[in-house]
Amino acid sequence: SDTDLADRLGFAETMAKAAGAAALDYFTRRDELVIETKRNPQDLVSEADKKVEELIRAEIAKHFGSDGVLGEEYGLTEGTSGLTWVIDPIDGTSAFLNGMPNWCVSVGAAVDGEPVLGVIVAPCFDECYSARRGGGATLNGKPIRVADQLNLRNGVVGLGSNDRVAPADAARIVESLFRIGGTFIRNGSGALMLAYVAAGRLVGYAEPSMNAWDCMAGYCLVSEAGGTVLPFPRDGFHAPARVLAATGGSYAELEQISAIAQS
Ligand code: LIP
Repeated sequence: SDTDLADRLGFAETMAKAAGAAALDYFTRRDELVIETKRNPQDLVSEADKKVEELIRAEIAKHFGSDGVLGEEYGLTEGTSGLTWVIDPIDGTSAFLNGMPNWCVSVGAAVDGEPVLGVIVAPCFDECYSARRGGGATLNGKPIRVADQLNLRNGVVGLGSNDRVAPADAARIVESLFRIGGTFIRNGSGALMLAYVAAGRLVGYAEPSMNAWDCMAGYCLVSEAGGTVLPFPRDGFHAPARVLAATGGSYAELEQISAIAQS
């Protein structure tokens, strides 16, 4: 119910801020962290990612023990309440470990595969983005809204890619955007760039292959800020999928530009 979601949103804000403070502490002494590579030398994980996810999981278990949890580092723990938290303890790990501030703690929640809560905390910027289904979106407590006055020609798009995407496909998306006079930014955190769409800083965000934990919180934020998102496959929490979010006015055009099946 709405009350349950409101309770969980308050909890998620407090918990994500605490997780952000813990992550910021690791960030300030990142030279001491043990770093491992995952799929390739660009795909990094450190003890910070793991410790922050452990902290988040412990808080959820303490306060909402019957909820499920899907996290980047420890996978899926099934729950019985029907709500699943979908979390990325540090989104933008590469930025984080290379000493750049564009990373965040992303705490989303889904019911029947649909995003119902989204909290994104960016500790280096002192920002907390927050949304609940049907309750609007805020940044540090103030309402936010997508940039309906901008389009792909006078506003900035966020793009992301990774090693699961064919280089030629990634290049084609960039080329298509440049062809219409558009431009893009990639800051290293897809979750944070989705929050920027919600806040009206970016017109849209597109990435051919993302995991549920990278986009669930951001999707809730964009929807509640008046934008449009490509629904994440309901049964595909385990598998990456295409991610797309934009203002209502620019969504169709960005959909075409970012469709990698195009000739
Ligand atoms: C990463 C992102 C990045 C995106 C990658 C990846 P991580 O997450 O947010 O922006 O392009 O696909 O998912 O590994 O930093 O949590």
